[in-house]
Amino acid sequence: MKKKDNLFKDGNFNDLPFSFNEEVTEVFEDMIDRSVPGYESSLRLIKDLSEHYFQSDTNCYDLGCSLGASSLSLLEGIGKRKGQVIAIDNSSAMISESKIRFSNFIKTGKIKFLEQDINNAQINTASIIVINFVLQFLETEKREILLTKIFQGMKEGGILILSEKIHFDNNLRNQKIYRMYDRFKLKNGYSEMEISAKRDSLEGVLVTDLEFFHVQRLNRIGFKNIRKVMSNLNFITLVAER
Ligand code: GEK
Repeated sequence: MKKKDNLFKDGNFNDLPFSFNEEVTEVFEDMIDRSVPGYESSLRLIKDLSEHYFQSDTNCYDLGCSLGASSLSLLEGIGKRKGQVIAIDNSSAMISESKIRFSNFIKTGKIKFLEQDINNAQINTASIIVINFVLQFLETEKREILLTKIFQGMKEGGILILSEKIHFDNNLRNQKIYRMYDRFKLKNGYSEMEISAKRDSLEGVLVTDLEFFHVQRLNRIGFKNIRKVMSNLNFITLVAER
């Protein structure tokens, strides 16, 4: 069973700003389920899209893999076809735990986990690249550099699956959606105080872009057929083809 996220209860989280340390790793699955609307659907989408777009004998990347939930969707999507999932995260707690959970898959060579900053990742012969709620944690000026490297490491016909939290260019819309997002978290059992403590701790750590900005940047890099395949409140998933 998933361990309950009580990190911000009673203001007992003293590790500011937010980081993906051992404490967070222990409750991560509960945290992301209760904090990201559409998270489960994003995992199903990754499986369905990789079933269709995976090209035999290529690599799939899960950049910012946390505990490997998207990696598992990739493995399920690839099935028996020849290829490898390369799952990367710079949190040693996340990578150590993933290596334990996926030990059987690791033995078969179907997946490898790397503890690495994704800004330094080598991307080669890729047909599917997943960045599921991670670009938002990178310094803004590094985002285009990484996406360009990804584009260059992709095979023709390959896809990038990019999920992100976003904001809107209209204050009223932002306020309305943020209120709805707070209600989503309240319904999922977080208190007003936990919501506000988490928001403070993420200040400057999670920095969102506009949807329009994401699309414009992918276009500029050369991606084609860029489309939004999912949207839940202020969270979206885009697919872009090489
Ligand atoms: C999922 N994709 O379950 N290099 C490597 N990893 C990073 C970096 C970086 N520069 N910055 C952040 N991370 C997952 C969920 S969680 C999303 C991704 C969330 C990692 C960080 O350590 C964490 O594990 C992950 O990105 C973000 O589909 O918590 O909102």
